[in-house]
Amino acid sequence: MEIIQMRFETSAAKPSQFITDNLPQIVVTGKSNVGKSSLINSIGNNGKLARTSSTPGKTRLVNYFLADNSFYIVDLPGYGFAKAPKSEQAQWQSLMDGFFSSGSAKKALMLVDIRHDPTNEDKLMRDYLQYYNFNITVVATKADKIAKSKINNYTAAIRKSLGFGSDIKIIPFSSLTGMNRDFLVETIRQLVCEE
Ligand SMILES: Nc1nc2c(ncn2[C@@H]2O[C@H](COP(=O)(O)OP(=O)(O)OP(=O)(O)O)[C@@H](O)[C@H]2O)c(=O)[nH]1
Ligand SMILES: [Mg+2]
Repeated sequence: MEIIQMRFETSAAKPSQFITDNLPQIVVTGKSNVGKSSLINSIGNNGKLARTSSTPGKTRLVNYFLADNSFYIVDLPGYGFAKAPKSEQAQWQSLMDGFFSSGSAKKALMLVDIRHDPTNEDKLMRDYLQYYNFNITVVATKADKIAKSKINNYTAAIRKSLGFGSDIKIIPFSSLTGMNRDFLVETIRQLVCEE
């Protein structure tokens, strides 16, 4: 089993708290409840690393995990939580603007739920990532919830909806069953090597 050695490093609530050392950073982004924190726990093989919850909007800070002592996995706060008050949405927006414009991260795992068409907010996130020239890998989460025989159809639909060509990887993944976990770990290590 491939594992990334991870430990929680720090949380940032405002731009002055962002990490700006020279280690590579890979961001994990996606709407609330899509499974970002669960993915981090899965690749670190530690259920207690990142806090997960069935209540959307659990992660409101930028959380940094030091991985293999050589790069950061960055858990970004989820978006698209309809019940969030306007003030909180504005706070998310300004935190993300600050984060992306700081230029410390150049690679992203963009998480979408395999069962659903990407939302307008997912497309906005794609626009953000493309605007800032991120190297994007899509992870289609909760793949345990659909029949194995349907997985290719679902990932093809996601590719089409996001307008991504064959150059962008879409990895069906389940933190529950571990589907493609080793492959995801390998992909992350490759991304780090490309720095
Ligand atoms: N069936 C299934 N459930 C999952 C999977 N990954 C996450 N979940 C569940 O989805 C819910 C949300 O997971 P989180 O990892 O907390 O989601 P998040 O994207 O970090 O959410 P926020 O921090 O609110 O943005 C939890 O109840 C998880 O147990 C998966 O692969 N399969
Ligand atoms: Mg989370």
